[in-house]
Amino acid sequence: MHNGTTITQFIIEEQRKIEGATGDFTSLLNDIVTACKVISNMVNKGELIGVLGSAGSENVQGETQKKLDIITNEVFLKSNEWAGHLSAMASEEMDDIYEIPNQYPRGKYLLTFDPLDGSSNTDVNVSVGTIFSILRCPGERVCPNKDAFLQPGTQQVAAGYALYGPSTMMVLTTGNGVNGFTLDQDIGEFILTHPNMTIPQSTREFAINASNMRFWEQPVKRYVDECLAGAEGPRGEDFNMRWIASMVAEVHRILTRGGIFMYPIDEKMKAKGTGGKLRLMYEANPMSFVVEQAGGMSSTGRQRIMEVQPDDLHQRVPVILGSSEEVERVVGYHCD
Ligand code: AHM
Ligand code: MG
Repeated sequence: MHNGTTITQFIIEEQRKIEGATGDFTSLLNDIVTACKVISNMVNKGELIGVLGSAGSENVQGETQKKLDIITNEVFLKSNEWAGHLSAMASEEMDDIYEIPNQYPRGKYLLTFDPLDGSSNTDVNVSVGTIFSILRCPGERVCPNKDAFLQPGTQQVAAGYALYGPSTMMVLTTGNGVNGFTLDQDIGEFILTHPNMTIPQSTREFAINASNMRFWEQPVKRYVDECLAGAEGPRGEDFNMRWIASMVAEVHRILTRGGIFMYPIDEKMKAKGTGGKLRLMYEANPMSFVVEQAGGMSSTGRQRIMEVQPDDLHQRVPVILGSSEEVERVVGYHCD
């Protein structure tokens, strides 16, 4: 029986440190927490409640949607639309922004989210997660448009993820370090279990989808070749490799024991005219905020991800993040 700090207590205590805080932000975070608990419950029940498998539809990016992509998107909208803290929301699963319906008051924040990242893993019972980011609504908040969301990641007020793994966890930053909470299913509360998470600066573990190797750019190929060469190669050490195909699980591993995660741009993507695989607003920016706040680094290879000025809601970027020494090395190879 854990008698520790609940996430609600933690958020309220953080709020007290901010002079003039109204409690809006605290309340918004609580609604996000509730949405993640509902999603955790659904993911956990899986086929018992008939939520696995494909929905037979495609999202704006032309990807086949799972039933759970659609259901969890709806859970997030319903949990967060009513309380009056938000002006609009945007999600990986919706073509356009979702304006808060007229029957509810509107507030000063914007919410972006990927309700179930790595959802191709649900059918095979592998960890998945929810990623979210909170921005301030610029200017008047009555009727925000898509442009209101196009802020660089440095403007994020808070970001985090819920990981639905052997335990359900919530990892959160409000720009003052990173803290991890574990869901105690019996009492229905997230409890602070991982205070002040920090990423070790050096690592001997990398994560990349190696099936794309023949399409990679030279700097990424060089980095991975050197890792694979192990103790006999230029690095003089053996490396380990992981690929879960679930970014939340991947980032969580890196927060726990270090590592580098890469989903770089490659020739195949360039030919299709996309800037990468992962989405800036729903995946790359929130994860970069968490990683940087835990002492790690996050880059496209050529630029700090959080400084990329978005020009489209669903924009994609190359992602290289994790232990700072290794990310710096890959960035250095891009400069060579
Ligand atoms: P999704 O948002 O459609 O689930 O895609 C994002 C996921 C990431 O979690 C993961 O890192 C990546 O896609 C895996 O891609 P791949 O299947 O190419 O290895
Ligand atoms: Mg995703």
